[in-house]
Amino acid sequence: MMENEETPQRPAASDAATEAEAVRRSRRAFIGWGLAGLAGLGGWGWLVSRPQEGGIPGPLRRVLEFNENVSGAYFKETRLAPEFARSRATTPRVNGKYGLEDELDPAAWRLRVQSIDGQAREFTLADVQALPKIEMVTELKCIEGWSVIVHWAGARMADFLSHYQLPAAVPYLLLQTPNEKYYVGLDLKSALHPQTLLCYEMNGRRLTPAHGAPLRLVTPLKYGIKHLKRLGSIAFTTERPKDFWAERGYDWDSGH
Ligand SMILES: Nc1nc2c(c(=O)[nH]1)N[C@H]1C(S)=C(S)[C@@H](COP(=O)(O)O)O[C@H]1N2
Ligand SMILES: [Mo]
Repeated sequence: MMENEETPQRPAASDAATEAEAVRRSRRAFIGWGLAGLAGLGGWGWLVSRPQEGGIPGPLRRVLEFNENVSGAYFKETRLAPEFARSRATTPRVNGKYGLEDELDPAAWRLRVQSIDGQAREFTLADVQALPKIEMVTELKCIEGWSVIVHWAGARMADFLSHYQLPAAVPYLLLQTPNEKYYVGLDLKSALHPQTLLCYEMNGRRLTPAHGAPLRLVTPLKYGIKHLKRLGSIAFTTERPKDFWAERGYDWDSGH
């Protein structure tokens, strides 16, 4: 299924039946997947942004609190990677080409997101670019011992997951290139970190294929090995997923 940017519509506050339906659907959303349906009624974004409004029935209020707890727990007391002046940004060398072996057709590219029960949804680059554009100037550190300051732009993974109502109640994510030859495991806390971006620009320009076009991960509290280039799929997992460099002796978390 393809998603377009949705303008959340506020359901009529007086329409109890509509709200009851929203509650029913949002419960199901956190169990499995049926999240797209809720989007039509306002969705996760609307629910969490309007907690102050009166007249919200108890069950809906509880859903609100659950959502706030999920996101709040991950944004609180999280260390931030240092940011730098844009003038200090340079272009890193191309390092690591696993998963980039084939030519990529940008028009055919999709980001596939798979829930724990195997259902999948697909997103275009426009779907990602419809989210707030975050820019940050952070250090890309490679375990080989070099580091480069880079000006990145993209969408927060946290915004992507919440806007498109993708389940955030699962402890791990597996990210892979379209051909699945390079793969990175991330814990949910790292995925929801405010500096974890789905990046489409490097130093003010669209990513080049060698740097991961059309979309790559950037997560500056971790070494470069986790910054998967040419992201093709994200799968939610309950067990700690495989990781290309962890299988070759590096630390699975690879934080620094
Ligand atoms: N698909 C893919 N992504 C990858 C790699 C790779 O081999 N394949 N190497 C990683 C490593 S080790 C580093 S240091 C960074 C380097 O990013 P850059 O090539 O944009 O400098 O990409 C990371 N992402
Ligand atoms: Mo690296």
